[in-house]
Amino acid sequence: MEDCIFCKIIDGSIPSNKAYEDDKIVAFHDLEPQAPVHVLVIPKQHICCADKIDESNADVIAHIFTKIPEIAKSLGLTNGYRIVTNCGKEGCQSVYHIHFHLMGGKQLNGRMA
Ligand code: DGP
Repeated sequence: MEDCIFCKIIDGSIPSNKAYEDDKIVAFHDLEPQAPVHVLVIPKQHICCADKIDESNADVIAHIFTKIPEIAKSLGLTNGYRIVTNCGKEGCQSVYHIHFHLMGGKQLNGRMA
């Protein structure tokens, strides 16, 4: 997708610090980390947001969630972590390529909104 920052990270035209990659997904460290460990897990397929998850793309979303435990372990998140996806304007989504924030490495705040 033209003009999508995360599609450019996938194709390598924007550099990133990758934590995991396979044929369907990439995980890379967030540019503005909000926790000691903060990576974004994204599908290589461009899906704009959680509101566009449907039967046609559910397999790659499921794949992300089956890989998150492995990615979390590889980053040393052995005592838990948080997975967040912001969706749309009121959800404060700033990059419209679906991504799951995987955060941890400290005791996280109990409040989420
Ligand atoms: P959200 O607000 O949920 O759409 O989160 C977008 C996240 O993407 C935000 O935490 C900062 C991160 N981000 C934006 N641009 C880049 C980039 O070029 N590289 C990396 N690594 N992260 C980025």
